[in-house]
Amino acid sequence: RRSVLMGAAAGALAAPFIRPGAARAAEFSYKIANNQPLEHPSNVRLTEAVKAILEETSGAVDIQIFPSNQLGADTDVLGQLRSGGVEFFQLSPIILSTLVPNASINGVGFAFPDYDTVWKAMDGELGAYERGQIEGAGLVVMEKIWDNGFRQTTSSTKPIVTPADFEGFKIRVPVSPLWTSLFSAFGAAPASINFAEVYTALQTGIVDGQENPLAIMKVAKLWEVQKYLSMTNHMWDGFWLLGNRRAWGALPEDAQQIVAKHFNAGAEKQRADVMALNTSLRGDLEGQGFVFNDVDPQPFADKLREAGFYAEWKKTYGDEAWEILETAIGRKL
Ligand code: X2X
Repeated sequence: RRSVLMGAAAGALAAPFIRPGAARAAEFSYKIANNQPLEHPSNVRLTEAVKAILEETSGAVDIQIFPSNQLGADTDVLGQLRSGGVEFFQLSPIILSTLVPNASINGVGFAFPDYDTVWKAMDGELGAYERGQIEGAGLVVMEKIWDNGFRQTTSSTKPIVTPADFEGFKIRVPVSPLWTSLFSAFGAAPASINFAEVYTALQTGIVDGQENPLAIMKVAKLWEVQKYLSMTNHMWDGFWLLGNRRAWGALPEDAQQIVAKHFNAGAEKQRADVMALNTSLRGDLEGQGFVFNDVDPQPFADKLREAGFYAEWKKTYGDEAWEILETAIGRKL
């Protein structure tokens, strides 16, 4: 296969080899999209990664970042990724399950007790299982998942303290059957809304609440349209860095390695950033007006079990996937 470092395109014209480090017009101008604002660590670390990729490929691979749903809402961009309209996309595995059903298994309610368990699972067998499912559906996926975080619940009307507080509660959830099922099991009234429309949905009162990790509450300025923040820690979610298979296959092998290396390194740095934010932001968000409360997760998990949530999803994912999940978390659900 041809090599990006040896200037294969130029070579075909019998021009001299292009040396590493020599500037030239990009051979591959690709796009990467996500739903987060530029100041979120995802985009800070992606910015570093695409710069390193540009430099190390001597300008051959030029990847432009489109943050904040600039290319469309998540479920639309997933379609663009499949058709090749966008080459790379960072997406929650739980939303990805609209295309790859079993990709959402990390989002099962209260599965993960802490970040340690998350990274062991997602860098281990559970992550490998999800990536296998994603590749089976015809997409490329980088090895390291990026962090979104443990999800907490906000409300404009009342704090969520016990499972009963969810009864009839109008809550925005991302577009995914797992999310709808989880909040239906609590007795809430979940509405599937893409992140691009969340702020407006809260502002206009279409819903009374939403759930997200603290780092997202911060960059989305949700204190402007929400009052209470309950530390429900009800699921952990991340972002797989996905690629279009044809666009990926068009890259010479050494370029693929360079791209993967910097994307995966970016993920590891972003994880450290986001973990730090998700643990340190409480004071900051209280200063903005959020009223925090901690919750005991046990009655919430019990409520899910009573509602048949775990039994239903075990059946949906299948015994093999469920066992990988239970092995990863070291307990039965
Ligand atoms: O849509 C959301 O709430 C977000 C930003 O957390 C995800 O991408 C799943």
